[in-house]
Amino acid sequence: MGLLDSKKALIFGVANDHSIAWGIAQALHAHGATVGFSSVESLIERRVRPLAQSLGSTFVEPCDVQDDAQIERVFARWRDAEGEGSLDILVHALAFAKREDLAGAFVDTSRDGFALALDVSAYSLVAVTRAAVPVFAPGASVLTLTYYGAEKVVANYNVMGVAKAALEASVRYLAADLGPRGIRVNAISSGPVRTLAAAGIAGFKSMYGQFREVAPLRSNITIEDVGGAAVFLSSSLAGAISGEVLYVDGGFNVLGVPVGEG
Ligand code: 0WE
Repeated sequence: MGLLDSKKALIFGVANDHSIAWGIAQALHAHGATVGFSSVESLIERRVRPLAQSLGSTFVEPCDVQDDAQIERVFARWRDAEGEGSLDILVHALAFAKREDLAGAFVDTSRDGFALALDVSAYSLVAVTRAAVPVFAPGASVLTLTYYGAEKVVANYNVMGVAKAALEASVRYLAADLGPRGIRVNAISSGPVRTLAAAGIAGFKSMYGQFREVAPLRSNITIEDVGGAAVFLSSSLAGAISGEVLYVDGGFNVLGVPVGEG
């Protein structure tokens, strides 16, 4: 008797078992949903397929979100496998910027680095949501992941902050577009999590440690924390919530002057 019994989800962005997308997949599955996966081709067989199998999932498709034809292909495959009007939950949990653009000064961001980060990290939400429209079930939910660097300057986050700002604005415009069809669109703004996307980022380790010291709940964020919020937003409990950014950050974002001790 789960909150998401008989719901079908498609999740973009699992890289490995540390991924926030994987925390969301496990949580949706634990509450009764069937889960399908899409990720970059290079990760599919070695990383994503075994995780999918552990949840009894058979829908596993590669997708380069910079390629409209590949996005179309994923949803054509979904329609073949599950039928029209079958997708209840779409999760977008992917981003990319060049490593050189996640260090140093934002003012040095190149035109192509800016375009790449916004294409992969923000436009892809618009593209996958549009492609999903023909297969959405009544009352479907779209969920993406964002970060505080969209609204305040976080050292080194740079062009990703601009991309997340565009992503959050896209959530609001998509919510307005699709609301009349009963489709909700929301974002979760997670505190920092040690995923592949955080590996090797200049200063991540110290910001992760400081987060724990200053966030009101004095704890780092887990992929289970994000999974729980994703279950809520995907369920009928959140049936009147759309265009929203929900913080899963231990209260960090409410602080005016984030200093520790106490
Ligand atoms: O959104 C993110 C990370 C997104 C990301 C990570 C990478 C690393 C490897 C996008 N593109 C790439 N490209 C790569 O080549 N986060 C919220 C995690 C994150 O990333 C940071 C952070 C935090 C937090 C980068 C700088 C400063 C803080």
